[in-house]
Amino acid sequence: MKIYMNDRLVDRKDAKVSVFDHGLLYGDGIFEGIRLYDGCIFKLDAHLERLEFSAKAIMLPLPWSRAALTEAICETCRANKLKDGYIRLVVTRGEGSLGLSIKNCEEPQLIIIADKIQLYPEEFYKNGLKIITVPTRRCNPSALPPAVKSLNYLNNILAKIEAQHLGYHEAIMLNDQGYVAECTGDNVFVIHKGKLITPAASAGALKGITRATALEIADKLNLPWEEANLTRYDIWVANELFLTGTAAEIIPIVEVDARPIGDGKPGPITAKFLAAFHAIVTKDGTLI
Ligand code: PXG
Repeated sequence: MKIYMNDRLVDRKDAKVSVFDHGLLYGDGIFEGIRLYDGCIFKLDAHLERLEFSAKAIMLPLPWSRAALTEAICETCRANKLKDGYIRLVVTRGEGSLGLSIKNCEEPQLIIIADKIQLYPEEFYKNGLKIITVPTRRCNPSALPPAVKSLNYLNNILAKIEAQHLGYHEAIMLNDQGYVAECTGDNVFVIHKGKLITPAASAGALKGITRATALEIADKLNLPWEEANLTRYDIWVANELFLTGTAAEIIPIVEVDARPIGDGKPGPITAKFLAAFHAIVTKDGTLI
């Protein structure tokens, strides 16, 4: 396997970062998770824009243009003879001294990994997933904006640990006001009385690329949608529920906190979203 490091492809065994890299020492860095479908990189520009915004928010100057990053990503996919898979783009603050200051970190490090992806089992898409709400709250946006896709995922990891201890694969995280923010690695959507509702980024949700795609699909299906605060009650009584994420794509949820959603089976509108999503993934992309 070839890994892209800074300005070239290297063998996996040579792809190494310094133990003084602030990405390792402090989670000081940003990343993107991107999908490759049949030789087409899905929504690459949107991912690179989000990376640029994350970089700006944490004051990490990116020395690579969008065109250079695009070429490096395509080159990595081609070198690994990948047609379908997952691309992980990571930018760390780079090597510095043993202190929080970013002043000595002069060279941000770029890492691009392109590999096969471990998908959720097909059964989850057919029969739906059962999830719970966990006690760990999503970070307050004034402490660490959840819109920044940073290397600091401990908040989400703690929630994931809680979910897995209880035998679940995903979990709903509330914000510090008790409203639904998102799941540990996916955005949340409710369908209720003919309307699609999802928490706003200000409620603690990442501006998911798949989330934006789901909103585009809603427009195509003529389904009205809004961003609104959702309580656990709104989730429990929803007609349908689904999650969106680059890895999960669109996944139907059939139970939350031991309450069946709708009739406890994936809903008919969710099925339309899944079909529409699969129809566009190879059309809306950058050819490698
Ligand atoms: N919320 C969070 C907190 C995420 O990390 C999403 C929503 C969905 O966003 P996209 O742009 O992918 O539609 C994410 C992204 C994993 C994993 O291993 C998941 C994500 C990122 C990296 C790894 O499950 N999800």
